This record gives sequence, C-alpha cells and structure tokens, in this order.
Amino acid sequence: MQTFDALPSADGLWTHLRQPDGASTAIAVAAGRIAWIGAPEAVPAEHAGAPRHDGGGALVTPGLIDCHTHLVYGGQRANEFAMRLAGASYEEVARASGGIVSTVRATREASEDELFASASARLRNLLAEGVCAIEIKSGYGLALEHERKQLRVARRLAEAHGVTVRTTFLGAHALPPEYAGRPHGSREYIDLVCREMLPALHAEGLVDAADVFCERIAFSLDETERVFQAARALGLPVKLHAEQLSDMGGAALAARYGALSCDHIEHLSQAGIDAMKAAGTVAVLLPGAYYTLRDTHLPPIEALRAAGVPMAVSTDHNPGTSPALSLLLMVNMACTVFRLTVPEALAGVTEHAARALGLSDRHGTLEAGRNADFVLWNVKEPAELAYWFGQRPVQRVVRQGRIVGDAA
Ligand code: DI6
Ligand code: FE
Repeated sequence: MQTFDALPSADGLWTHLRQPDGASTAIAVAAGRIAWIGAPEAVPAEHAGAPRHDGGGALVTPGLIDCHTHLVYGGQRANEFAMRLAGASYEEVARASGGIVSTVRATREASEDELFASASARLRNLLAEGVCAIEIKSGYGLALEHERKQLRVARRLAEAHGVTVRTTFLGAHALPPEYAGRPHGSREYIDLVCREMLPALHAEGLVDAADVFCERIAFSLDETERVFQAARALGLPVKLHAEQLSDMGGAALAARYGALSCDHIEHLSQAGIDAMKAAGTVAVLLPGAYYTLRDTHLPPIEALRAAGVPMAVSTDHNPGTSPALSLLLMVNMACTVFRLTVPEALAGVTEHAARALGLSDRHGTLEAGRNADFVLWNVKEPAELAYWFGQRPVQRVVRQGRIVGDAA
C-alpha cells in the first residue's frame, strides 16, 4: 500500500469550486493549511501564481468528522444481531454475558497488530467517504494493558493513515468480568479507573478526553462524577454516553463539568437540554445505534433545536449496537429518522462534530488557518449528500494537505 507521506501535496491554488450556497470559491493551500479562501476574482497576488488544481466546478465541503466511534476492538457480534431478531433486548443480551463483555474478551485476546489491521480496514471505509478526523474510544480492554493497547492502536492509525484522531478513554464502559459478582465490584473498578488507569494512560500521552457509559446497565451518576473529577484533576475534557436507554440525569452532570458533548440522549429531559445549552455542550446524535436497537424513543430534536444546542451526527461505530461504516448513511438517517434538515445534518458531521471533539480551531469549517482537509463531491446540490445512500459521491479528498482521491 502507498504510504500517506508519498501522496501528492495539495499545495497550490484550488479553483472552480462551489460552496454549498452556490458561490464559486477558490482555496489556497500551503504547508498543510488553508492559507486563503475566497471569491475567484479576489485571489491575493501571493497565491495567484501558485500551481493550479482545477476543481471542475465540484461542490466543496470541509472534511467530514466522525466524532464518536469505538473503532478498535476484536471480533464481531453478528450472533447477538440474530438474538435480537429473535426478540431479545440489548439489555437481555448483555445480561446473558454477551454484549460489551464478549467484545472485551475478544479484544484482550487480540494482539496490538491484529487490532491495528482490523481497525485499519474499517477506517478505510470512512476515509473513502471523506472523513478527515475521527474520535476513537477505548473501553473494550477494561484493564490497564488492554486499554493501553486500544489507545496505542488509535494513535498508530492516525500516523499510518494521515488522519486526525482524538482518543477518548472509556475505561468506565462496562464492569470487567473479573469484577462482576464482587459485593463492591463496581466501586472497586471505578477506583482503579480513577486512581490508576486514567492517570497512567494520560501520562503516556494516550488520552485526549474521558467518557463514561452512564446507564442502569453500566455506571451510576455518582460513579460517573468520580471519573469526571479524576479527568478534571488531569486537565482532561469529558464527554458522556448519556440518557441512551433511560433518563439518568447524566447530561446535567456532564454539563456541570463543561462536557464537550453528551451522546445518544434519546431520553434527554428539558432540564438536561437547558444545562447543555448553558455549558455549550454539543448533542451528538447516533442514528445507527437507534436503528440497530430498533429504538422507538426519538431524541428530543425539536427541543434541542429550539434551545439552540449544537447537534452533531456520528456513526457510533461499534460491534454491538452500530456496526456502521458510512457517515453519509448516518447523515441520511439523521434526516429521515431524526428529521434534521440537510444543513443541520451536514453541520453535524463538520462544524458541530469538530466542536464535540474540541477541534474547532483546526477542523470543521473552511477558513484560513484551518487544516487543508476538504472534499470535492460529484453532486449538483448539497442535498444529494443526504439523499443518496450506498454510494460514495466523492470526487477527491484533500486530507492533511495531501490529495488522497476516493480510495485511501
Ligand atoms: N453505548 C453504545 O451504543 C455502545 N457503547 C455504549 O456505551 C455499545 C457498545 C457495545 O455494545 O459493544
Ligand atoms: Fe458509543
């Protein structure tokens, strides 16, 4: 396979591009950044003589951002898909010793190289669709060495594929099997997460944020807060798997800790929405999990919109509840199932997704100073990005200042 560094540089002046509002635009790229963007007739003299890249009139958008994934894991769980088709609920599957814990077993058994190979193959699907930045969570190791292994793989993926990766420590994803059945197992495990795992992995430079699965089948509000306190002590931002299956009050707690995002939020209350608005927390919508679980309790989209809470859209790629490897399909589902408008859904995989990762200074919009991450699309109008599903209307991707075509 061609290495990322050997790909052609995107430096120069990109002409004949079309913004989603129809305006023609030109983009000057230098040293991996957008040096200038504006109307074709206003190109500054310093960029006018640069090598030209003719966009052929293509629609241009910022590189897509998948802001919530569990991309690194061992095995797969098609058997549970069959169990759910036969009538079992997600919670019943989890209690029958399947669910997250079965992926934990497979992840612990896999070597770092095996995890890298399987996650690379998955990542390529997302990159080919124009994804330029991605969040990758741990949470299938649930022991220091195995959480480390997952996070190291996430860092290696960034290097090998030339993609921005934000790592999120999700040690508090599920109770590890060796703690289950102990009288104070949950408390003891959260002690380990807060006192040993998070500080050690942070010291190794492997953690960009911390997350918790706050749910009746996972961790309580008090346990969530302990993890948030440990993160705060290390200066790390927090995120939360909040109100997916029930209203635990997690979103309001996360907002008190200035969370970057609250994710899932099917059962989010008005009090949670108000707290998120006040804290500037992004609502991350995950239609793939909603669909896979055949959920019927929609997230409160109208109320989020009315409150002005920014909404992001992501795959939640994971082997249990969202084996999705198409962010554009999530855009389609966010519109069709969650009733987002097309501009809302597109902002959800660009600008608002960047904000959910704390990356707004370099990603999510096309502005001078941002990373040279953008996509040229083979479509006549932006709505086509939400309308088609099952095709990749990508003409060209520029990622980290390199031209990567549609198959990198
Ligand atoms: N919520 C989810 O949707 C995933 N994790 C979480 O906290 C599910 C993970 C799995 O089933 O493996
Ligand atoms: Fe998730």
